[in-house]
Amino acid sequence: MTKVLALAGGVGGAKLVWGFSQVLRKDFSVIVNTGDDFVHYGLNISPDLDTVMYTLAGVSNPVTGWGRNNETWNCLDAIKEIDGETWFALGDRDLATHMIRTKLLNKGLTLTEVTEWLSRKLKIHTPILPMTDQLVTTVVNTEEFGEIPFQEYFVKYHFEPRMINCYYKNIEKAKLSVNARQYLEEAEIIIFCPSNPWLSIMPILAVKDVVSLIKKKTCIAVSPIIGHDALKGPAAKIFNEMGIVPSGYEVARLYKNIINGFVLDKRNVDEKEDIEAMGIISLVTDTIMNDGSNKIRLAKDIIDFVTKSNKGK
Ligand code: FO1
Repeated sequence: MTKVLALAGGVGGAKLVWGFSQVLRKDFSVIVNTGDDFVHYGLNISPDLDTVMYTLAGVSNPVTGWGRNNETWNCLDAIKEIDGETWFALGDRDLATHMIRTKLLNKGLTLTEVTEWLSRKLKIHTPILPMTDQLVTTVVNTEEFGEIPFQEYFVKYHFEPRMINCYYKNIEKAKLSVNARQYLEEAEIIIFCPSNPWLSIMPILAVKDVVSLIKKKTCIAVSPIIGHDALKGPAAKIFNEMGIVPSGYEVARLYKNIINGFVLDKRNVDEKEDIEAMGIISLVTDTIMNDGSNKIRLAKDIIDFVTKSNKGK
C-alpha cells in the first residue's frame, strides 16, 4: 500500500491524522509541529504532539480537541486557590503526560524517544514524529504586545492580538531526527493537514531538508479555510490582518512552490479554476470532519484523488 506521511499541528490536523490512521494502518506516519512547545510550571509541554497522541489513542477531550477526556481539574483548582497562573488549563490526567515527558527528557531521552515511549504506553501504532528534537519556539510579533511566545498569543490572549509576523526561534539549529528523515524518505505521498499554515505547517517546512525531501514526493495540502473562515483558530484572522481575503486559493498560493495538489472545500468550488491555473490539481469535497466517519471519508477521498491523478501521469 502507498506510504503516506502527514504534516500536522493542532486540533484540525489531528482529526485528519486519525482518519488516515484508520484507513492506512501501518502505511501512515505523521510529523508534528513542536513550535508550540513551552515550559510551564517547570514541565515540558508539547501541545500539538499531545493532541495528535491523545486523538490517535482515542482519549482526547471530544469538546476541545486538546487535553484528555474524563479529565479532572483538582490541581488547577488548587493552583487557583494559591493565586498561581491558570490561563493554561492543565488537567490532572494531562499533567501525568507532562510530568513523565519532563522526567524522561531530563534523563537524556530525545523528544522523539519520549514520544515513542508515550505512544507505546497509549498503544498507538501510527509513528508520531516531532519535527525536530531541538527546542524551537514559535514567536508571534503582535501590534499590541510586540513579540510574545505562541501559547501566550494563542491561549492567554485568545489570539486576539493582531499578528504582524511570526518566526521560529532557533529554527536554524533544528534538524530532522533520524526517524523523521527516514519516514519522509520512505513516504510516497505527503499530506499538509488542515492546520494553521503559519503556526503549524510552516514551522515544519522551516526545518532543514524538509522542503527538499517533500519536493521529491506527491504533496497534497488540505485547506483549513472553509468559505472565508477557519473552523478553529486564527488562520482566517491572520489572513485578514495581512489584508488578504481568506480563501482556499490563498492557502494554495502560500504552498504553491511545494505542493502538487490541493483539497478545497465544496463551499469554495469557485476557486478551483484559479488554483489549477497555478499548476496545482485540486479535489473539491466536504472537508468538515465532525465525526469519525467524515474523518475516514476525507482520508479516503484524498487517497483516491492522488491514486487517480498519479495513474493519469
Ligand atoms: N488551548 C486553549 O485554548 N486553552 C487552554 O487552556 C489550553 C490548554 C492546553 C493544555 C494542554 C494541551 O496539550 C493543549 C492545550 N491547549 C489549550 C491547546 C493548545 O494551546 C493548542 O492546541 C495548540 O498549541 C495550538 O494548536
